[in-house]
Amino acid sequence: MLDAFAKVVAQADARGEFLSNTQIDALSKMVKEGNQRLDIVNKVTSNASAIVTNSARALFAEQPQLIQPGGNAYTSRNMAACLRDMEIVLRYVSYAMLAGDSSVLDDRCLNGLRETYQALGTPGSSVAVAIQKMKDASVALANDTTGTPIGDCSSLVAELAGYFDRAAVSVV
Ligand code: PEB
Repeated sequence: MLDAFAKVVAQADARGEFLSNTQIDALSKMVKEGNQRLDIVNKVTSNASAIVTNSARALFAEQPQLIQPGGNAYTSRNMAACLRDMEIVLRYVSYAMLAGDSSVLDDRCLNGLRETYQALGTPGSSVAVAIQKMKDASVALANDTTGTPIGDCSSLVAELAGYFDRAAVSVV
């Protein structure tokens, strides 16, 4: 598991070189935007349960067959597993956002997830839709600066969206 700093160190060390100016500039930008990054992580974290439940509701409204007899989210046990899975993905996305690096998400959450869903008969494309809905909700929260004007953070919001996209494509 790496963060943006450890990642750059690993890359430079693999070449036996000092950090490049490009690497230092990127880290410098990351330090400057540190508070905005933490604000975004905080918004996602403190709204996690609403993000998960609203996104799940929207998914089941669009794909009601999932919660009908024979559907993969039918029965309370499966519904609970589905909500739990969505929460796990959101949690790892929030860690990746904090770290500024996707490796924690990749290694601890997404690695092998597509195969797990295939083995369970859980439709990966539906999971991907659920993840996209969590992305939209999280991006809207990150962009909502009412009360706490945190300035332009479009590149951080794009980074956040990228972690969700990474998760969504990995399960299809
Ligand atoms: C991944 N999900 C399920 C299981 C596992 C995961 C390992 C099987 C074991 C269990 O049921 O607990 N676990 C999960 C994860 C990590 C992990 C991400 C990462 C660290 O350890 N069904 C749907 C929806 C979707 C869904 C599309 C969006 O119809 C999810 C929610 N996951 C779902 C369901 C099950 C499951 C298990 C319904 C239960 C399936 C079953 O038992 O047949």
